[in-house]
Amino acid sequence: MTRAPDCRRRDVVLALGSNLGDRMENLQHGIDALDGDGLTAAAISGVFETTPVGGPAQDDYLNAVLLARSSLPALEILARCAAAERAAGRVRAVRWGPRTLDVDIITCGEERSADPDLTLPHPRAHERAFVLAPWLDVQPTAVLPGSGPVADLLAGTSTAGVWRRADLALALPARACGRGMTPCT
Ligand code: A4P
Ligand code: MG
Repeated sequence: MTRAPDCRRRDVVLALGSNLGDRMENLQHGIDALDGDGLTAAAISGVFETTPVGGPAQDDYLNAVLLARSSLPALEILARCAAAERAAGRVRAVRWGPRTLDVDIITCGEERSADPDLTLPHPRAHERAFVLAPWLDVQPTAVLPGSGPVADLLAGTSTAGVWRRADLALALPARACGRGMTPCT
């Protein structure tokens, strides 16, 4: 297996969203599909109901953020995300349109990239409460490289239309339970 050149295992932040079909099932299948060879799910946020930002009129989303550890190059993680989306039956019809599952890479260690096929950190994460709220929920000390503490970013963002669904919870894959996030050294 190919290893990330700069760091054997690094912290990866993945944002998941669904607003089509059985939203909880789609998110849970996404988590299960992401976890595997070279990428270990470490912690999952609470579930947030969010009104759609951009795109055509569509139903509300459920959003969550997954913290993972990975030795994979970022492009391989992107391919894992795309495979999870395909497994959930994702069809790309219109930009920012409804989807069974969207998985975006928010950060991949400290890696920076301006490539439109994989921009790191995610170029819109700093202004999106549907990403920041679940991220803060699962990692209160989180910092978005180049933008600052997630708590500060969220405080400066409108959180109207973003609320915690205390009645819903996602689970880590069984084999990942109990594994904590440790700094990349
Ligand atoms: N791409 C570039 N960088 C990345 C990255 N860091 N992570 C490329 C993932 N993909 C990245 O993505 C389009 C292209 O972005 C891909 O070819 C990939 O190579 P896509 O998943 O096909 O389409 P998309 O997600 O609709 O596009 P985009 O521009 O990434 O959307 P956003 O900005 O992520 O917004 N409202 C609510 N409430 N909740 C949501 O989850 N999501 C979106 C999507 C809009 N509104 C939403 C939500
Ligand atoms: Mg996407």
